[in-house]
Amino acid sequence: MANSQGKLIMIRKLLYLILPFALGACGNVEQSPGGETSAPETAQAQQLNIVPFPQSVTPAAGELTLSKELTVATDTNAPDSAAALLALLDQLDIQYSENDNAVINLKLDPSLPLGEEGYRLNIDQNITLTAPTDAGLFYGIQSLKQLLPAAAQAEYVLPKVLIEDQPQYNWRGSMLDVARNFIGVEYLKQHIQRMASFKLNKLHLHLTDDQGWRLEIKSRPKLTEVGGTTSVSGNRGGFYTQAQMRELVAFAARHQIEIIPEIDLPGHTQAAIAAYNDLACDDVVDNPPQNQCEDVVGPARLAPYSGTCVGFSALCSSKKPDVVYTFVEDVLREVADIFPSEYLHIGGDEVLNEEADAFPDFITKVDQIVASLDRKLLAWEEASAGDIRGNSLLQFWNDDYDIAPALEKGIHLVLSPCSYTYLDHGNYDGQPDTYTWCAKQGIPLERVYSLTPESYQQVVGVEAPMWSEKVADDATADNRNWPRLAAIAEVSWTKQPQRNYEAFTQRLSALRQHLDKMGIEYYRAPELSWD
Ligand code: TNX
Repeated sequence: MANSQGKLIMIRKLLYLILPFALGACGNVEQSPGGETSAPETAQAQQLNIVPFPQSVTPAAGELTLSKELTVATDTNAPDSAAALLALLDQLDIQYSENDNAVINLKLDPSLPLGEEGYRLNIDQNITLTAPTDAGLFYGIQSLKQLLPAAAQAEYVLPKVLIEDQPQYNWRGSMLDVARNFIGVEYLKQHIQRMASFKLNKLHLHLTDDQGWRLEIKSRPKLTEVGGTTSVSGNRGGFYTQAQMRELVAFAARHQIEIIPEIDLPGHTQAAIAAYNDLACDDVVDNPPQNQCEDVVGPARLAPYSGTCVGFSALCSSKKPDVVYTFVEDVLREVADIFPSEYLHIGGDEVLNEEADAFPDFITKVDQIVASLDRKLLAWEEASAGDIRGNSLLQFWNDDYDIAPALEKGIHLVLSPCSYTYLDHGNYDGQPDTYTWCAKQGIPLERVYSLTPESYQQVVGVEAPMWSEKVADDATADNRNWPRLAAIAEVSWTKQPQRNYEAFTQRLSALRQHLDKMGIEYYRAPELSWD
């Protein structure tokens, strides 16, 4: 076994050496008319280790050497990309001064047909980066960053190349469950920077669940006073103040990331019920849960919860509509005021108790509340039971859920099929502290990469949830998210003909120093030669 594995690793290493040549630099590049890629040295230089891989790469002959003192020209109407460029130069110890005719030029050009997020990066005698938007320029900087080393060197040599790039999908997301176990603001900021470097653009925060309520709501202070202290097994509790969240929203925006807040309703609400018992049905204590949650019987149905059962809690909209809808409206109004996102995520998953019959009507009414706040609805797939607006998004999570009726209404999907994207499942078969309910052998990197969003209809993009029942610290969160989020980035950014797993692992392997520089405690997937 060890022997054959050794052979496998040798073959793999050999492949890494010959693949760039066999595939024409990196398997995806368009050959330049001059055909310079035939010389091995040139081919090596032209191997572009960019993840996610760009839509179009046209290599040119030769190299550009950057000195440690150079000139830059940024666009005053594009502050985020300018800041990203200067931070990159600082990281590489490159001195710069502003000059109109500069070595590195960033320029907005609204006439470029590259969409909201595309860019054109031309590395020739100089570096010319153009894009219709600040976001596009920002992504061009991320590509440039990956072409450069992660730490300062004596000089920098770049291949001459023209990259024209734009994403296939505009939803490229990561979800963090900060409710089961709290995750601090500092980690979220790091996570945002890491996401941005792989051009991910949606951070969905699962802010509330049975085990914790993590967002300060001024009209209902007990939500965090009571519901903010708990967590699974008494691990990490805590909550975000509104001021902290507003600052985080602005920080994320500077990294071209939109934070999508989720308040999970009407189920997964034990933390809210423990804070405000009136939200539960009055007879709930007498009713045994209709599922397998043996640890939530009698008075426990009104108390804080630190187990991992799901589906036992729900707001009592059937018998206490006034209490419940006033609560929902008050909470969502404050949420909408903090988060400028186009969508409000209202959960809607796993109502498995006495309120199941009232669920469709509840969703319909909450969509109306969301509409009154001038926002669109986003919810887990089960919310298709409600009469929701056609401009809603549903998050598809059970691989075989019948989503066709929702599609007929024109509703679009955020793809999170659990057997490809659930990062609380193992990086490998049998990884400790991971779930297996959706994929018995875990969800290795290659499985994540094999998701083909193109095979679904009405898709806005892909998002990978990291549920945190079994993730109690930052190092474990890193291990579950990375490198698998890099695969999510490529699956959602790069078009199918350009996706190739061998080439992806090769490019990602080469970016190891970049991940190290960001302090990521990634899982060392064997195919990445990171040992
Ligand atoms: C299902 S997916 C859940 C979560 C759990 C997760 C564990 C979804 C909408 N609900 O409540 O944390 O499984 O993998």
